[in-house]
Amino acid sequence: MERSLVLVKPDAMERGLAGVIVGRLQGAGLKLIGLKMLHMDKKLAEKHYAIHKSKAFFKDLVDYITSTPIVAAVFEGEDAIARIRKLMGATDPSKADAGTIRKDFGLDIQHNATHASDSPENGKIEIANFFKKNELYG
Ligand code: 3AN
Repeated sequence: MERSLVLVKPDAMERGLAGVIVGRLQGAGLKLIGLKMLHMDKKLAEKHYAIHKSKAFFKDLVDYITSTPIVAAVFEGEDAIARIRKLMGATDPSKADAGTIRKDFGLDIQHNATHASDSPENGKIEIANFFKKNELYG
């Protein structure tokens, strides 16, 4: 069983898409085991996106992800990481496959509606940044 952190990002929150995005993942058979709404602070944002620290878009990315409250979810399932990334589509919505969440709801490469963990190891780290053990119902 794998677990993935999923974030509904500010651009999707502003358009009222939290329920639709969580629903798509549930509808695809992934089990929702954690859910909360929070407003990420700069410290959490810099930790979550630490891998992008050296990139030119880092400051913009931190400003953006902290701009509104977001929804954080944890999904569990067999092969959950790859399945969720497939359902989300490419980072750049204009390159995402038809029927994916980012193709349907993403605006551009930064405002791309969702985040999902890219490996089981990162999933564990990211989930621990957002959820206490007793907030997960797996
Ligand atoms: P993914 O979210 O598909 O795993 P990453 O990890 O490469 O993609 O990027 C993390 C986030 O950084 C993206 N979701 C996007 O919001 C932002 N990002 C990535 N590349 C760019 C870029 N070239 N310009 C602006 N933002 C970017």
